[in-house]
Amino acid sequence: MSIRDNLDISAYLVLGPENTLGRPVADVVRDALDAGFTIVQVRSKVAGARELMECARSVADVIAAAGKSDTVPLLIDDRLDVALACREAGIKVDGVHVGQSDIPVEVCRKYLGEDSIVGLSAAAHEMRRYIETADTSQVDYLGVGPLHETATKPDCGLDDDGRIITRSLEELAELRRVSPKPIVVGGGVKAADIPALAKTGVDGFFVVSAVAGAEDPHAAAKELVDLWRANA
Ligand code: 3NM
Repeated sequence: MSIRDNLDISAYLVLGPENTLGRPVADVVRDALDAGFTIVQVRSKVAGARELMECARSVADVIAAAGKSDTVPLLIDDRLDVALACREAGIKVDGVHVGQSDIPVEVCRKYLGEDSIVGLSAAAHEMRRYIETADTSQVDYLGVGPLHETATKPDCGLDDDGRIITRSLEELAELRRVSPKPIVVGGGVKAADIPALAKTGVDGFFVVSAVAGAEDPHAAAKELVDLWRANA
């Protein structure tokens, strides 16, 4: 059994050095794992490759110290090169998460191998077309957002007037009905959103700020996980 076969995207933490209010990324991840988060993605739009690798190393060490290396995957956002470099350096990275304008999932799969995890995200209005027309066989899960406007990704899904297109719960439920793959939803997600989001039937939520930017990341993560488990 590989980590890919047991994929659990229900509580998905996304973070990089710019999201943690100056705290070490590894400390926030430790809190989130203890609270029950099931998957971690290192994502940074400011860190260079070397810094990303060191960040991934610190997160992989925390996952290992928690005894969760076989159950909690560590993914790298966007940077297939960094994921491969991590492996070369002996850092356990389990896959990548890419967007529709990043390296194609087939290429990621080819380089990373069959036991790795490859996630793909798109704005929900584009995801519907993708699900209906594309070959999703190389993808393990789909990321959809944003649920609300978010400063963490100001450019996600803009309409013709430059306004962020957010998704309704009805759209997300419909998307889950037609999707052959699990769906994780994020973008401005807070604890108050979790009960209704869980009831749409989607497979999980992803957050940056609600945990990495929280005053008490452990308490924030636990509240999110508990709400998800109580309502999914
Ligand atoms: N992807 P926060 S929104 C990484 O809509 C990411 O596809 C999004 O950050 C999408 O939890 C987003 O702080 C950032 O709002 C989510």
